[in-house]
Amino acid sequence: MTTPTANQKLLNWVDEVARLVKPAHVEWCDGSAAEYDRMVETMLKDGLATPLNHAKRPNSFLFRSDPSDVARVENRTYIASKSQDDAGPTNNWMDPDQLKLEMRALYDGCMAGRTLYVIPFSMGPVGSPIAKIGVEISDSPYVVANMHVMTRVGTRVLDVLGDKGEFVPCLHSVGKPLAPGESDNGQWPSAPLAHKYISHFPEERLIWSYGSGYGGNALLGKKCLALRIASVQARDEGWLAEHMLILKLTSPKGVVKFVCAAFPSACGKTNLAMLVPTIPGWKVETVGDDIAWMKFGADGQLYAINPEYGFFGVAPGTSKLSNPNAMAACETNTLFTNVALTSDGDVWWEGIGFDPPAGDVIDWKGKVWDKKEPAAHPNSRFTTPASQCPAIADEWQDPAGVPISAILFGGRRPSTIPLVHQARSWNHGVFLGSIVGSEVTAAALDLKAGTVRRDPFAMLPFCGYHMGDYFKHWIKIGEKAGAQLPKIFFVNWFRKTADGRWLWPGYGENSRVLKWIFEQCEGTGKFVETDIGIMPSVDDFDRPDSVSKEDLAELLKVDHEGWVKEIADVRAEHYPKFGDKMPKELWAELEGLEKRLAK
Ligand code: GTP
Ligand code: SPV
Ligand code: MN
Repeated sequence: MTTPTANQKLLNWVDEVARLVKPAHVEWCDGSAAEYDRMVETMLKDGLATPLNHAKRPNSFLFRSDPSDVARVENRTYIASKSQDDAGPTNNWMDPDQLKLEMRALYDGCMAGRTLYVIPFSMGPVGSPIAKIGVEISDSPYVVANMHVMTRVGTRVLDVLGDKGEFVPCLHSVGKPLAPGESDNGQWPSAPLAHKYISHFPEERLIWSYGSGYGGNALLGKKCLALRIASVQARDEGWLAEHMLILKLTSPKGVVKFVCAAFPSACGKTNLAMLVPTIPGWKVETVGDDIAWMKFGADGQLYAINPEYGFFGVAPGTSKLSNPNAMAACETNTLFTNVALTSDGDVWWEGIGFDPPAGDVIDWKGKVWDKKEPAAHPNSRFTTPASQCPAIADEWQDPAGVPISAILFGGRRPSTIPLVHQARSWNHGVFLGSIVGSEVTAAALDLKAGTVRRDPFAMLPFCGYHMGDYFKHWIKIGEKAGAQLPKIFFVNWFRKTADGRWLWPGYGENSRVLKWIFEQCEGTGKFVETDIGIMPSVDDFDRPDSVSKEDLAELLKVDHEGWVKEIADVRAEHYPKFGDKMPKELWAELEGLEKRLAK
């Protein structure tokens, strides 16, 4: 067979893997539209794809995964560094040799009856100096098609790689070999939970994934490469690989500022990145919705790029009202996974903003919907090209990145954390990032949705090394000579009253908070200094009509009692986890806050 590369390391790796997994065929992906169509054809034939009504959703398809394979599996995700101490207390660790032994046994013959696809991909614009090349080997045409949308794929990547170029090898199998004559026949292929492994070998810059075909478990450029492996590279090289959206904010005067925001999974990144402001004259455009790589420019500013090429967005809650840009983006050329199917061949989900048309709705499990449980899985998603988003910013593929003025942290917190407050300094901001907590969502399979857990920097499931060292890395970034650092803010769109009513309307109204943040960056904002940080005052804040003055006062109040509890929890439960690696600077921030509140 002729191969489209002379890169010996790549050829050897493909050869070695093929000998282990024993596929029926090997196919090198060229990234063409014809190849994408062929993947969809294959899945239609195997009963894994459902065509949608062409008039309503041109070139779009629905996929139903196995009910056991609907989200990331955090308790099967491993950071297999040589020393357990490098993985730290918040990652699952296994000895890399032991893990490879276990996984090799599973990989042996696992692609029987299937095609081994070699998918060369670039995170970041092809050929740009900040881009990273990965090569994913997968036996899933679903992965090939999704990688086409989420990353830049194909021969042009191999051209840049050349004979000697470096790449991150990413091995993936759904873990369901086929017997002679067997086909998937409508059954989403995956392996039982106990055989699922999402493994990272940070020192080798290597990824091995087995047993899942879903999202971040299987599209290895995203969480595995662009966050877990890249965070280790970023630590070693002095930059940041973060679970952050990147947005472009333009004021009525035409002044532009770029903002990054880290919120845990399913906590509003895609929505904020595409927000349509409710306040006149302001504009938000999208650079990225999930991942930011940030490096210092010669001027000392942090510049961010979005390494991705598409959006893998949460469907439920997405409507023309809440996120018209996402709705427009997924009108065509979109792969939907685990949403519901209507009688007229369109998609539907909870919170789409209208009732399904008359006739049976088929739920995400493929059954007639009985309305007892959601028709769409809470973690159902759309995979859609970023270029189709009407709000996409001109700069979104600029290899130089965009200069970041503000970094936001946030999560789902029904109480205590105010709508917005600003850090008093870089290290105070790092402290705020380190204590992020959020109600758990459906984006991870093995967690109890609704309970609050600490998710520092929204990176708990995505940091490829010891979280204490990660905190230290953030402090070091702030100490870089000549750095022009972004200002840091903590936001919370998710405050509720005791009887469960949202205190804040969220979505487009979040532009009011962005406006205050913009003014703080300009130095023109009105603010008050409080014990917890810098805040807008209730009187000066641009309040929406739908929020009463009392509710706004609640949203912007310093909840002394709540913060005392928060600090006690950080002191007793959170920070001690990191032991010796917990930076003294953050203990000092905790003590400072404690003292201010005790006054
Ligand atoms: P991942 O892709 O998992 O990283 O999620 P994400 O952080 O991009 O979250 P996304 O924007 O997809 O939002 C997740 C859910 O939160 C959706 O159901 C949204 O409708 C809802 N949501 C987003 N923003 C807001 C908000 O301002 N207020 C409220 N109440 N809900 C929101
Ligand atoms: C997340 O869980 O943060 C996601 C979805 O963005 S996944 O790609 O599956 O990780
Ligand atoms: Mn995410």
